[in-house]
Amino acid sequence: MPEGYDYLFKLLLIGDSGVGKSCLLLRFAEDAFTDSYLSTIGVDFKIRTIELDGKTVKLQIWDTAGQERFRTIAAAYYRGAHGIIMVYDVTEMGKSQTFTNVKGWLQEIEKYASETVKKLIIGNKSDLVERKVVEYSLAKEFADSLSIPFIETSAKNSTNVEEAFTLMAKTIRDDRGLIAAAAAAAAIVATGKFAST
Ligand SMILES: Nc1nc2c(ncn2[C@@H]2O[C@H](COP(=O)(O)OP(=O)(O)OP(=O)(O)O)[C@@H](O)[C@H]2O)c(=O)[nH]1
Ligand SMILES: [Mg+2]
Repeated sequence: MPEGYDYLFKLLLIGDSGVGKSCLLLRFAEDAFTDSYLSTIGVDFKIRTIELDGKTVKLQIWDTAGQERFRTIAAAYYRGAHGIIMVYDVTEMGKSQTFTNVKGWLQEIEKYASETVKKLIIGNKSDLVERKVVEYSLAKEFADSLSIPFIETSAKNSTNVEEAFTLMAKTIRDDRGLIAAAAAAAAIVATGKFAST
C-alpha cells in the first residue's frame, strides 16, 4: 500500500462540554492524560493507525467542541463522518444532564450526518466510582433500544479507550458499503500522492 494503510475511517466525537471527548482522543492517539480542563475551541483532530484483522486502518478523528456557541461549526463535520461517537459523563461532576442530552446529540446526527453513519455511545469517567450516577444497566438499556453499541470508559486510567475506538472501527469495517467507500478514499489519497510526485 503506497500510503501505508488499507482504509481511511473518519470518526467524529460529539457530546456536552466537559464529558472528556478531548481526553479520550488524547489517550487514544498519544496515550496521555491531563487533569486540567482546556475546553475545545471549534474543532480539532488527531490521527492514529490501527491493525484490524490484518488490515491497516487509518483513523482520522475529529474532536468537536461541546459548547453551544460552536454547534454550527461542528455540524459541518457530521456529513463526512463514517462513525460518530457520542460521549456523556457517568458522574454528576460538571454537567449532570450529559446522559439525558445524548438524545439531543442523536437528533443532531439525524439532521446532519449521512444515513449510513455508524454510532457508538460512550459513558466516560468510569474511574470516578463514588460519584457515578448513571448506572451501566440504564445506559445499556437505552443504547440497546436504539441498537447502538455502548461502552463505559476512563480516559484517565485508560479503561476501555482502546476497546471503544476499535469497536467503532469494527462496526464500520463490518458495513460493506462503507468499507468500499473508505477503500476508495484511501486509493484517492494514494493516487493524489503519485500524481504530485
Ligand atoms: N476522572 C476523570 N476525569 C476526566 C476523564 N476524562 C476527562 N476528564 C476530565 O474532564 C475535564 C474535561 O475533559 P475534556 O476532555 O476537555 O472535555 P471535552 O468533552 O473535550 O470538553 P469540550 O471541549 O468543552 O467539549 C478535564 O478536566 C479532564 O481532566 C476521565 O476519564 N476521568
Ligand atoms: Mg474538548
